[in-house]
Amino acid sequence: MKYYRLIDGCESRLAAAGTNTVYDLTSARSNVQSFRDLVQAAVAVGEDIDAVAERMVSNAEQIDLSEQIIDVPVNAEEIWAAGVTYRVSEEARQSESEMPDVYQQVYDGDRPEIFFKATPSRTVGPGSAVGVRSDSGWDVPEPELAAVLYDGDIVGYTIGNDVSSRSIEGENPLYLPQAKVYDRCCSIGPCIASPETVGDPHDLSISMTIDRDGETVFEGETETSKMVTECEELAAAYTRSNPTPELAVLLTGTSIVPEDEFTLTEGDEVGIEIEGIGTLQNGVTTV
Ligand code: DO4
Ligand code: MG
Repeated sequence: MKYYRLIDGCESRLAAAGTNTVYDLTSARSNVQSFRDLVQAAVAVGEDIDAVAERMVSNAEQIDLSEQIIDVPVNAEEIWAAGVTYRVSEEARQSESEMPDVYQQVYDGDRPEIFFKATPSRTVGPGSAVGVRSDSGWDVPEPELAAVLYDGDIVGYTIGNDVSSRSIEGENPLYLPQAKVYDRCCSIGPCIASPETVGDPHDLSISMTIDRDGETVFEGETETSKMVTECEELAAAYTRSNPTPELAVLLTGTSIVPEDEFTLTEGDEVGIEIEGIGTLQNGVTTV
C-alpha cells in the first residue's frame, strides 16, 4: 500500500491507497492520524504495516485523493542523505570541483558518504516550493529514492529531492553543509510506499523533468539498479555508532544530473517520478 498524509484543518489524517481505492484510515481508527501511528501499531503487534492497514480498511471511508491536500508524508525528526552512490554523481562532482579526487575515493571506498540533510522545518512536501540559495549561482534538484526508517529499520520508501548548490560545493567540499542545508533545501513525498509495494528497491525506474515558462527544459531517466551501494548498507552506515531518532528519512543519492550549463531558476517546476511510488512535484523559489 501507499500511505499519504492529508491536511484536515489543523489536524492530519492518514490515507492508504491500494490498487484502485484510497481509504481514510483515520476514519476507521481515530488514533491513527499519521504514518508514525501506523508503524507504532504494527510494531506493537509484531506485524508489517500493510497487514495492520488491511485490517482497518473494512471500517474506513473511501476517498478521492484528487480532492485532498497532501502534506509531507512523514514528520521525520531528521533527514540524512547518502552521496556519490551513482557513477553519474561522481563524474559531475569531479568536473565541478577544485578537489576532484575526494569524490572518486568515496565512490570506490568501503565507507559511504552519509551527511545530515534537513530537519522538518527545512523540508517541504508535494506542491510546495523548494529553495535555491540567494548566494548561489549554480543549483540543481537531485532526484533520489528515499528510505523511511523506524528505529533504524527500513519500513517504507518515498521520493526525495536533495536540492543542492553546485557552485558552493564545487568551490570547496568543506562547504558541503552550506550547499546542502538551508531553508526549503529538501522535499519528500508524495507518499510512503511499503517495502512490499515497492518490491526490489534496486530495480526501479526513476525520471525527472524540469519545466520553465510552460516548456520542458530538462528530461532524464535512469534505474536504481545503477546504485553502487544498496539501501540496507546505507541505512547500516547511517545508524552505526549514531543514535537515530524513532523516525528518519535517508536519501540514497542522485542518479540524474542535468548538464553543466543548467541551473534551477525561481518559478521552475520539478517533477520526480519513481516506479512503484509516484511523482513528487515542486516549484522553485529563491531563499
Ligand atoms: O558529495 C556530495 C553530495 C553528493 C550527493 O548529494 C549525491 O550524490 O546525491
Ligand atoms: Mg544528493
